[in-house]
Amino acid sequence: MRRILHIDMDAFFAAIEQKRRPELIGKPVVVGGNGDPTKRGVVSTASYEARRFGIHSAMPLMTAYRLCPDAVFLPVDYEEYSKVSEIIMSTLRDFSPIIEEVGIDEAFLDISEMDTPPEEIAAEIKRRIKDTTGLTCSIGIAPNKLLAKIASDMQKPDGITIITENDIETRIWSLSVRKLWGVGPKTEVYLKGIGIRTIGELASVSLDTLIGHFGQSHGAYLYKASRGIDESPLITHWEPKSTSRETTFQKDINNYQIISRSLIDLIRDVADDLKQRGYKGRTVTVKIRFSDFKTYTRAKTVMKPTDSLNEIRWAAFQCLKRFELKKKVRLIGIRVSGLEK
Ligand code: TTP
Ligand code: MG
Repeated sequence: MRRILHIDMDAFFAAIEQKRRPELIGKPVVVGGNGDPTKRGVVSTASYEARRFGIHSAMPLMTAYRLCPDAVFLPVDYEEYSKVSEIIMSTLRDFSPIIEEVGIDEAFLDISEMDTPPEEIAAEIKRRIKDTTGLTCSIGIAPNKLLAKIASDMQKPDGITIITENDIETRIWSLSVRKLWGVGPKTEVYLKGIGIRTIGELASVSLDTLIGHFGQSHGAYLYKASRGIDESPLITHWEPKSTSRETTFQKDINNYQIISRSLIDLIRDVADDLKQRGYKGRTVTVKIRFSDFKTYTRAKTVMKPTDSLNEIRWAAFQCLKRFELKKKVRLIGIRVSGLEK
């Protein structure tokens, strides 16, 4: 039986602002856009005090202002938030090397190999994060990633929630289907159309019916997910048999020329590194982090292991072509894996 933790910071951007300006503690704080609620822009996050007025992420700043004119509106300061994020991630890495960093304020940790009871580890993680950053987080403990993520959200803020396989019917089935990873607004509306609102209602539908509605792969996923089944491994960034380079742009950019030129520089570095260390690799992965910190990868595997600059460049640009470059890019990276001497 695996033991997975999901750690998610509470009101992350707003909590950081309240931490560095203690006069904001206990006040409604809205972080978003350039901090001017008369201008276009959306709420990135709101303090729990502001959420009481109905303010939430992705809401237009002007709407937030209407709901609570007395709230303190602040611009997004990604530089500061990423610094805090790095401190949190390195604190978590002290607990287990098997870590998947999902976003700027959340991560999965696999503690299956540790003897200490999970709730003790979770409490210690909360103490350490509080010590190093002054911030609180909420932690879910479960046998898999799917349930751990649902659990971390159940007692926010500052909570620890354990979900076991025995809790699925009693504590998971009553929740909205939206709580399942991979069920977004579109799937939610579709499911509502066929009379399904809760995870339990989803679990009452046959596999064949779900495949009929959603296709083989998504249908089978929903069938398992509604039963709390998820075998997906943590995607750790640390991989011994690979070499990688990445660069964060000074300013987020959407200029394809600059993006591809940076990629070429990184490819050159990686190819040099392979040759120097006497390795060849088969899989080329390009990673892009957008201005909203959403991070995606595309990979291409070549026929034979290679250290050739031309071949790696070809594979990397095949990957680059498969990204939708609608949003500005914050970071680009390349990795060659499947290395052999
Ligand atoms: P979340 O973890 O979703 O939200 P949160 O940490 O602010 O609040 P909670 O206590 O409910 O976890 O997102 C983390 C940060 O990501 C959040 O502080 C701001 C940013 N973010 C956006 O910029 N836009 C969004 O739509 C969301 C949901 C988050
Ligand atoms: Mg959070």
